[in-house]
Amino acid sequence: VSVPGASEAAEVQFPSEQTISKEVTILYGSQTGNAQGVAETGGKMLEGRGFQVNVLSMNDFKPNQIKKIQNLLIVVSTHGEGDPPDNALSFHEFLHGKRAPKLEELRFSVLSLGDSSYEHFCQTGKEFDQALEELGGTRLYPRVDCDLDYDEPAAEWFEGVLGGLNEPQRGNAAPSQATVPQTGETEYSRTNPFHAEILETINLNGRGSNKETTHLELSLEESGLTFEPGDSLGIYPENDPSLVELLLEEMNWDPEEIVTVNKQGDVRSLKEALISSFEITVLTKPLLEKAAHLSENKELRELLSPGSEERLKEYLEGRDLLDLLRDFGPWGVSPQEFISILRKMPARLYSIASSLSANPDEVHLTIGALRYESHGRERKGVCSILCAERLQPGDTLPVFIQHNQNFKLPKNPDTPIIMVGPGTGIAPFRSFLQEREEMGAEGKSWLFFGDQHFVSDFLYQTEWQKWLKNGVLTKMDVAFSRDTSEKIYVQHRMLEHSKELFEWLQEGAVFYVCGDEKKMAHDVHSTLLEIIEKEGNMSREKAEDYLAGMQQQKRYQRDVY
Ligand code: 2AM
Repeated sequence: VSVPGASEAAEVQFPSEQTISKEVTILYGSQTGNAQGVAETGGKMLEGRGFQVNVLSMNDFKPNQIKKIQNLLIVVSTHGEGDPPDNALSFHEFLHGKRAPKLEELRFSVLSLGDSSYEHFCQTGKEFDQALEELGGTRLYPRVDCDLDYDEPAAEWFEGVLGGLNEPQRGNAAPSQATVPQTGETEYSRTNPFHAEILETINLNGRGSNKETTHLELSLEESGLTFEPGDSLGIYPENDPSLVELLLEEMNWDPEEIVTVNKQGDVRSLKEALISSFEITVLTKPLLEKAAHLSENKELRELLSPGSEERLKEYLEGRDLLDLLRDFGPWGVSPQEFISILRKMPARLYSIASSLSANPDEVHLTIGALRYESHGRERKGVCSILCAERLQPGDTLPVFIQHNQNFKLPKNPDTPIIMVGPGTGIAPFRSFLQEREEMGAEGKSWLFFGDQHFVSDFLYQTEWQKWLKNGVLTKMDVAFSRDTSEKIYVQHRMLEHSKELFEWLQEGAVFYVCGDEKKMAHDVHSTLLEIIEKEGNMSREKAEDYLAGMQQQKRYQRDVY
C-alpha cells in the first residue's frame, strides 16, 4: 500500500507561469441545447483570449481521455427529478463508477443550469462538481448554479474561469477583474432576439376536442436566422394583461409608474414591465425568501423556517405571484423594490415543425394550449395561451433559434428512421419529413402518432397521408386513446409491431422520441427495452446495454419536455 508521502507530493508539478496549459476542454451535457449554447459561446470567448479550446458533447468524449486533460470545464443542465441530460448519462456514470481514475492533475470548474422552481435544482452540476473533487481534481473556479436566466451568471463564470486558467497556482482563484468585451451584437440571438412577424395561426383541433393546438407560422425574413430540423425556436412571451391588472389592483399600484427593468437601466411603465419583462406565474423558494424581507408577515417566515419544507413545497405547487401577494400582505414595498426580486421572463422553447428548405424564410411551430384550474382559479400557460388567444397575423414576437445537436436527422439520407411523437411531440417529425422530401432521401421512415380522438385530434393528417402516398413516409401507426373503451397509446402500437421494429433497429434505424417526458417518454423507453429483450432474445441487462449502445451511437434521440 503506498501512502502518499512527502516524496510523492514533491513530484507533483505545479504549472509555473511558463507552463500554464493553454488547452481547455469544455464538455457539455444538454437536453434542449441551452448548455450547448453556453459552452459554445464561452468557448469562443476563451479562444479569443488565446486558449486552445475543444468544445464537446459529453457523449462524444472518450471518458478515459480525461486523464490527459489539464483544464476541464463542465456545463451541464438538470432534468426531471434531478436527472442528467441523455448525452451526459454515460460520462456521469463513468465518473461515479469503479473505472473512474484519480484526477490529481486536473483543474476543473462546473457551471450548472437549472430552474429554481424544481426541488432538485442544479443537481447534476452539483454531482459532477463533487465527483471531480473526490477524484482529486482542483477547482480553478467555484461552481456556479444558474437559474432560468443564465446568460449573465454564465458570462461571469467564464470570466472567473478565465482568471483561474491564467492563475499558475492551484486552488480556488479569485474572480477575475478583467471584463469580457461585449461582442457587438449584430447577429440575432437569445440575448438579442429577432422580432418575427406572425404570418398565420391555425387551431389544428376540430370541434368537440378537449385540446387546442396552435399551428403558428412566423416570418424569419431579413433575420439571417437559419436552423436545421431538430432545432427549437425560443420565444419571449408576454404575460396575460388581465392577470397583470389583478396584480396592480391587489397592490393598489399605478400602472403608469416608471420602473427600471434591468442592470442596463432600461425603463418602462410598471404595467409593461409586468407584462413583458418578468415572470409572474411561477413561485420559487428563492423568490419567497426575498419576498419575506419585504413583508412583516409572520406566516411567510414560518413557511420558510426549518422543518416546514413539506408545507413550503405544497404551497409553491400551482400558485403564482397573485396568490403570494394576496396570502402574505401587507406589503410595505415600492413597485421598484418588488419587481427587483422577480425572475426575468424566461424564454419558452418549441421544437420547430418546418424545414427551411421546404419553407424558406419561415418557421412553423405546434403549440399545445395549457389551461387548468388550481387553488380555485383558472390558470393559463403563458406562451401557449398568448399564441392561442391573443396573437394576430401582423403581430410580432421576440424569437431566437436554439440549435440542438441531440436531435438531428442522420447525415446519411438512406438511414431508416423511426419517429414516436404523440400530441405536440409530432412537431419535429413534420420538419424531418419536409426536409427528407426536399432532399429526395431514400431511407425508410416510420411514424407513431397518438392523441385523444381520431376525428378532432389527428394533427396534420392530410400531410402524413400525402407523404405515405408519395413514399416520403414508409409506415405510420396511430393510437387514439379515447376512441375505444380501453386506452391505446403509441407504445402499444410499437409492441404490436415488435418484430418489425426490432428488424429496423438491427438495420441501423435511428429511433426518435418527442413529447411528454414524465409519462410518455418513460413508457416508450420501457417498451423499447421490452421489444429488444423479446425480439433479440436478450436478458434485461443485455437489452439495456443495447439501448445504451444506441444512445452512444446517437441512434436513440429524445426531445422531451
Ligand atoms: P390520454 O390523454 O387519453 O391519456 C397525446 O397527448 C396522447 O398521449 C393522448 O392520446 C394521451 O392519452 C397520450 N398519453 C397519455 N399518457 C401517455 C403515456 N404514458 N404514454 C403514451 N401516451 C400517453
